[in-house]
Amino acid sequence: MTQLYKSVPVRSSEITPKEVYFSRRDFIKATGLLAGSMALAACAPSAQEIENAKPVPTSNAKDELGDVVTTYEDITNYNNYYEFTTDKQGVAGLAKDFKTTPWTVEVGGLVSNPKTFGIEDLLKLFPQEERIYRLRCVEAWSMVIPWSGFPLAKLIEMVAPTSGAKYVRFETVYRPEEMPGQKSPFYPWPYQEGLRLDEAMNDLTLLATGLYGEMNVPQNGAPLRLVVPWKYGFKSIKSIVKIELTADEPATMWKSIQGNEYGFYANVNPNVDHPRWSQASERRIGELNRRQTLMFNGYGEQVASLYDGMDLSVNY
Ligand SMILES: Nc1nc2c(c(=O)[nH]1)N[C@H]1C(S)=C(S)[C@@H](COP(=O)(O)O)O[C@H]1N2
Ligand SMILES: [Mo]
Repeated sequence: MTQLYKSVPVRSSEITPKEVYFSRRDFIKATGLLAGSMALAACAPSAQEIENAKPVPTSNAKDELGDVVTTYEDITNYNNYYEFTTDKQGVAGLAKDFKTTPWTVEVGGLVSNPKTFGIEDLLKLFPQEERIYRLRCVEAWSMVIPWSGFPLAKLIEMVAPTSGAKYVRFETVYRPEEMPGQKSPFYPWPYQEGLRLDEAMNDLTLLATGLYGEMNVPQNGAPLRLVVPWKYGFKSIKSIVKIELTADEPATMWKSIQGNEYGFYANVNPNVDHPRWSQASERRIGELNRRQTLMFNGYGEQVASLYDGMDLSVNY
């Protein structure tokens, strides 16, 4: 196993051919949406017709293990995002009008240069890279997702952590008026997650701004979400508004609800079962047969050393 994830770069042009970008713009122009000239209302296509007519990006790009990326359709219509609903197929509809601009992310805590960044600052400051990562949900389903974004390490370096900083805490936006699930009293909103600082600085750890060569969509955590591909999906927190460097292990939403099932580390581990189901195998969305789950979701070469000397069945 010498191939690293980087050996299979993917360009936007491979994901969405240029013609698709252009035809999408031309389509909007042709329908008069840009000009606002919808005078012939009866003849104009409805918003839903326009939505349905949008070309869906396609790709046959593969990850470094040779697995083809999951369809855009599945990635954007089968989501865990409890702020909207616990129904995976209902998230996309409920999140459709979620406002992702303007958006700011406050980065602070134990750092020398605390700063609040607009999403447009982040896009300008850090070159966007494309990375095809496997996503393994703790519920034992998985996908392969072509993300774009930038390493979290670059943002952390910019704010200069002080010597006391040992962990990073992340927080999702809290907007119960727009996110109906946040009215549920069963969850301690806002969603929060955390990483050890060395996990956060690992090159695999990504802040994602897009997928399939396009801007991220609300159901996948637009405009900015974390992606930690060797950990169960719940670590990859969506729609981040706050990042804080801390001295102590931060509380995380799932651990605070059910700590014996969803630990702080949450490394993908086929040898440690969830108390209520096996983690040995998984259902890849779009496939019929189950697959064996890989230790660290197949990223052991890059991350196993972070856990040298730790008992991963205790520190799950
Ligand atoms: N804020 C927030 N982030 C979240 C979640 C959530 O409910 N709220 N669900 C997590 C879970 S369990 C998974 S599997 C992934 C799913 O990401 P996707 O919908 O982009 O595939 O998002 C994670 N991030
Ligand atoms: Mo998940």
